Amino acid sequence: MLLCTFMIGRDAMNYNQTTFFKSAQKISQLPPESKAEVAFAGRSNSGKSSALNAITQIKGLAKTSKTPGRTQLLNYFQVKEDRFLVDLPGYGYAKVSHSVQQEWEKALTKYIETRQELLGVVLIMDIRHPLKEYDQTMISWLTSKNIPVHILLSKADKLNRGPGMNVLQEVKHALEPYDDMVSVQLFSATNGQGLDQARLQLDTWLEG
Ligand SMILES: Nc1nc2c(ncn2[C@@H]2O[C@H](COP(=O)(O)OP(=O)(O)OP(=O)(O)O)[C@@H](O)[C@H]2O)c(=O)[nH]1
Ligand SMILES: [Mg+2]
Repeated sequence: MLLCTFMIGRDAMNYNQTTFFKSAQKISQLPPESKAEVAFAGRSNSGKSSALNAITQIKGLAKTSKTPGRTQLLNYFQVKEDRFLVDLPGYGYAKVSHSVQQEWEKALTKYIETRQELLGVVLIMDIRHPLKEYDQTMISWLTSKNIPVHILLSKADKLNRGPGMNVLQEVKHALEPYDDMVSVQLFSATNGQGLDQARLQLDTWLEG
């Protein structure tokens, strides 16, 4: 009964009501109506867009691709009125021109350093290639700006349970110095592993 009251009293997010809101090319185009947003970041092809689609259970909400570098804008998705999820372009995609990459880096830097409404970042890392140099740079940079990071070790379906748990423990261990600023979990957009845990983290940021 207590649990029931708790669940009814809680204004849980309905991620399956999420809709595409807009693509912002530059900082000046970020939606002023946002009061809280969580960005999905990570290397190109790590599974950011797939994670968004799995969490919302809306196929095709965020465009996914076998070709790295697909997400090239700050894509805003509205969970409700003033709460948003943001699909960021992947970093580390070598095939886009150097100047385009630099331009994006500048925009991303400005976004992360100036966006007050950004309450947390979901950092997606392919479980088979965790903590690449740029991931580590992102983690130390974000936490130095006081932005908490929740890591999804994505494509967990590609590893058996034992090896998957080992990677989880190794990554947890490596991130111990960040204490409460960084958390990590197993995730698979393909088989749904870790969906509830990921949604709980989003709830914490977006409802806080
Ligand atoms: N097996 C498996 N494949 C996945 C999973 N998540 C994503 N993929 C595949 O990985 C590829 C890249 O996924 P995306 O979601 O487009 O990756 P992204 O990080 O958004 O890529 P960019 O927008 O290009 O940076 C696609 O072929 C997906 O089908 C997963 O959980 N399991
Ligand atoms: Mg994408």
